[in-house]
Amino acid sequence: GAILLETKKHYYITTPIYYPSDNLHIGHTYCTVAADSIKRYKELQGYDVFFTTGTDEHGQKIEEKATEAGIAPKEFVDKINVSIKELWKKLDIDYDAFIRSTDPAHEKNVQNIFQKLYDKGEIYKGEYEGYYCTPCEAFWTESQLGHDHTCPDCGRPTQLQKEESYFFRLSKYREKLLKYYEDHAEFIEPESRKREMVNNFLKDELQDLSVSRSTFDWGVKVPFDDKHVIYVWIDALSCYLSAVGYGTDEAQFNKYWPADVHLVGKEITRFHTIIWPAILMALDLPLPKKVFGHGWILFDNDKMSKSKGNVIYPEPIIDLYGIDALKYFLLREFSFGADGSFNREKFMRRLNSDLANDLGNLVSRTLSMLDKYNDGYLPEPTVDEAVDSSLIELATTTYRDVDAAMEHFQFSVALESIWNLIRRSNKYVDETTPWILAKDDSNRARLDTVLYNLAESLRIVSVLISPFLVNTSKSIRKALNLKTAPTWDEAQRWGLLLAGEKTKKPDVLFPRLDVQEELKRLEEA
Ligand code: ME8
Repeated sequence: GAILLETKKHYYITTPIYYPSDNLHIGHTYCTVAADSIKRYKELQGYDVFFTTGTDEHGQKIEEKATEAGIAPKEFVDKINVSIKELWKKLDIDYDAFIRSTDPAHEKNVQNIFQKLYDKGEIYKGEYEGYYCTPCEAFWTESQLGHDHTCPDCGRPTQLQKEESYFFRLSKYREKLLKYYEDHAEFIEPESRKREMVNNFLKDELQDLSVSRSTFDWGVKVPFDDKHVIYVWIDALSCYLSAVGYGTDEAQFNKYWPADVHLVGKEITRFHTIIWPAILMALDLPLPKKVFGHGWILFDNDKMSKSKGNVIYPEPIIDLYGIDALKYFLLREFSFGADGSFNREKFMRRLNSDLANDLGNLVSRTLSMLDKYNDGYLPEPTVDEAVDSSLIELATTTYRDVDAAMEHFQFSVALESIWNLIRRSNKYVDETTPWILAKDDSNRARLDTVLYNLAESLRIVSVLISPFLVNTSKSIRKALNLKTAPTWDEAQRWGLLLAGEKTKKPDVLFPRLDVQEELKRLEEA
């Protein structure tokens, strides 16, 4: 019999494994939406993609939160898990694995990994020295302390204490990591984060890393010493392995590992570019191809925090304006590598200018004119004029700009180049004045060509936006009576729509908003 060879290229992408200590907010949403868009983008290009997200459920913080709530830690994380999964469902996040660090198969992996590292001499027993805050039951390093050696959390005095702990020989890996960065120029992105790692963290000797604790209980036990639980990072990072089948499904694991990219916030880039590669080297496993440290979303230039009461949650925004509006704003407004400030007014203005005026208007004009001048049927293009070629040229080459931007996860630049095409198409309407052509029957053939070209341009837009604005892309394709899912190849070719197909104007995609009124509505929501 014939052997089917697998020809699809694989791609593995992850978000951080979030703490289920509170409901997730716009910052977590940002990273997850970005990952989801990358997944869909790669699939559009024909990749077989695996996308992992999940929750990092062990540790002292969660244990304390559960105690405050008067329930067991597992019960606590189970509850928050439900709300996290609901959020991802609401946002149509297309993940393949949702890993919880409390999954039994993962806990077993963590123990095996710990054992393996211990057997190889990569982990040893030692003494952890730190400044202990008794009321907070927390250890701090000297550099974390407030003035006069006070606790950075509560401000009370701390005591220097020693605690037995297991250590990972991170110090061994400094040279190897620097060499790896040098040989793999694209391992850390953006470039500024790489410089930060090299100049701040790898400049001097690395300290061995404490990887166990005996002061709290809520964690995976060290397999050969049940006084200790394995401290968060080995547990959390190895979720990326468990999620694709490490220890459970070898074939799947070999298919997708190493990860093509870990998307992480800038504050945990160090764990992913220093500790994680060192652990993987110690385990003789291949390293991820890229770690992208994205920026933070601030609120009015301030860090979001519960105590300041300035945390933005995605649900009310989705309920009022839909998921595509929120996704568009997140991906277009901020430069992925840099910090940016969330502001409701900026959100409204983007919606009005880019979604209602530019895209909404193009869709509505094009389909209205098809309806008005040709009963909704797609006409045959027969009369080319010079003005057409600049539209066609831009429409059939925009995919290159999108791809160049997406190569480095510059969502904002990718979307800007698509909007460039959308605005060019709107300008084409003004240049060709179909309403004037329609007044004189001798212009019929030219009018048909103009209408066809606008529909074609919209078709290409529907392909290019499909990884980002899934619903909007579907609406446009439905309006054009396209029955197939978009493909990357389709974005590079002109003239694919068939004359004679019946189109139908969709409901308003993005209504124009009264900014002041909506600001009130959103603030109250
Ligand atoms: O750090 N702006 O989990 P976490 C942008 N469990 N992104 C933000 C953000 C903001 N204001 N706030 C959070 C952990 N994020 C560990 C990770 S991974 C093996 C373990 C996003 O719940 C950003 O991606 O604190 C950040 O890195 C992540 O959420 C932190 O989530």
